[in-house]
Amino acid sequence: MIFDILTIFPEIFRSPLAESLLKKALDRELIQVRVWNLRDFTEDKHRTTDDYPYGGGAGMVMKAEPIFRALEEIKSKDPEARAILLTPQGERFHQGLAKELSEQKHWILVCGRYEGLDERVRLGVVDREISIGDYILNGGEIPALVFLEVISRYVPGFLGSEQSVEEESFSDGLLEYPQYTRPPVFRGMEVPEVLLSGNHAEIKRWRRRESLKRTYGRRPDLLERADLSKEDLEYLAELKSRQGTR
Ligand code: JA5
Repeated sequence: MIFDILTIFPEIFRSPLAESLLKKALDRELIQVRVWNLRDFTEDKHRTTDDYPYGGGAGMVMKAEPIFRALEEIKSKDPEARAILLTPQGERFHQGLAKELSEQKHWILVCGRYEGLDERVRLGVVDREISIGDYILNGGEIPALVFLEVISRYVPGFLGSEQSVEEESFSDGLLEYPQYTRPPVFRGMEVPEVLLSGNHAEIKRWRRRESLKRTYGRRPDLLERADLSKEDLEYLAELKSRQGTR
């Protein structure tokens, strides 16, 4: 998997790529990341990447030319590469979309700054627009890192030998169950007895029920798309009937 990142702040990407699983994946060449400084695609003395908005108004707009030149250079070497613009106006990113987009081998991530970029970038050279959530950020760099990390987890070998993204929280559409480690009593708070019992069938059932309880309590919207068994539905019915009685 190849990621080309276009930004005016390449340094933002150093430490996230130099630690933990992303570093390992880079070392093992499971992923390749190239961070491009958009200033290197300018031609004027001051290496200008932004300018005043036509029509007036506050702030600056990113110029089309440097982004076009960068994208054309990358796409000319790999015509299969696709460009994503990280923008609050994009399609909302979620695990299902990530899985779908992980089938593409080469992504170019365009990071905006300032008040946004010249509309002709969007119209001319961007293939998709993605939002990681409804909040205001200073630019697209952190969303690009989120995209890169979420997508990289689908690369075979990224998570280690046998583990798969599907085994992890969220893939069955539910929130995770509570986890505990030693000691068995911490500041008066006990580890649930079932987890110390050694009864693996009971532990599995307890965890499933805790996941269902948590999802029902915190993110009932997730239950609509979750993969639920007859037993799950019976337990949820029980939770609903108990509402307010406990
Ligand atoms: C801000 C110039 O989905 C959250 C996002 C916020 C934000 C994104 S994506 N891009 C920018 C940006 O600001 O380019």
